[in-house]
Amino acid sequence: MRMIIDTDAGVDDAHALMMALARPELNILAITTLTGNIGVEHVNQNVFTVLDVMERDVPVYQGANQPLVKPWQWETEAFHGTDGLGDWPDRPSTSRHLEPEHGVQTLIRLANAYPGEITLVALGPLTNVALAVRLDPTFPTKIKQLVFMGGTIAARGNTRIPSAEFNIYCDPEAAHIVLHTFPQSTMLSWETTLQHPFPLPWYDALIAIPGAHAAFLQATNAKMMQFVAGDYLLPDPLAMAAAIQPDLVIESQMRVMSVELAGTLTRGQTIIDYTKNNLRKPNIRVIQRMNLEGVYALYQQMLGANLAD
Ligand SMILES: [Ca+2]
Repeated sequence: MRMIIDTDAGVDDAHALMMALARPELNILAITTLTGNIGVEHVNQNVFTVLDVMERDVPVYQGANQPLVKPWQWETEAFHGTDGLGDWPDRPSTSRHLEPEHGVQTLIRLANAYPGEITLVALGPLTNVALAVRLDPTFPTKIKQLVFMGGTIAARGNTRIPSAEFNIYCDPEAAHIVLHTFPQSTMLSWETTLQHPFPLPWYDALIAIPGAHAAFLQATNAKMMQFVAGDYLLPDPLAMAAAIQPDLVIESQMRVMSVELAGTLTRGQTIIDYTKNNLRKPNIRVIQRMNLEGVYALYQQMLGANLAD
């Protein structure tokens, strides 16, 4: 499987990247970065650090440093830390460098090089994807599948707009472009995230696995765990798991989805049309339920667990 990962890393992005980088059968063509959880310069460094930890080489291309319209504000320091990677005190330095090409140009170039072959996994705001669509309107038809983490299916959000999820809240116009140009994409929502945490004993077993990968998971996630009710939430990792092992999706529904761009209380909320009034074809496969044990097995693999024990 050929894959491009678009990320605003981000602690949960880092863990999703680890999951993909641990799979030898995946051909990860590029990682493109953008501003979201933290400014893109930090995102670049965080991706480099994950590549160092996983001892993998994948070219990294910087994308958008701002949403399309809304000025970006740094709002996730309490969860992701001042470095976007949980303020890991013993973080090693990296010698990696960005590729010279802009990340949006990379998306278009690779889509043209491998039309119909690329799985695009978007783990941040959809700014880069939307810009690729505007630069090349045929871009959506050249992507095999777009899987993104973002949005709400029942108006339960996690931002200053109570009904909006962070990635869509960050750049609603970008989400609008994607929802109106991609014939179909797969969505891992905030509500589905809340319904699929790893229970704390599972998490404790993971971070007890010997080696650098589990130590990295624990170090980067420590700050995040202070803010949740003990369970380990998996927004970006669930989206990644659905992309790399589609049979982990147990239940999904095809829906017509739009995003609110103007509401004073609801800007950035994604809305499913359940009526029969809408003539649009369903544009979203909404993931409802996943095989959590299967996702756990992917974590065990990425942390190097000796499963023969
Ligand atoms: Ca993210």
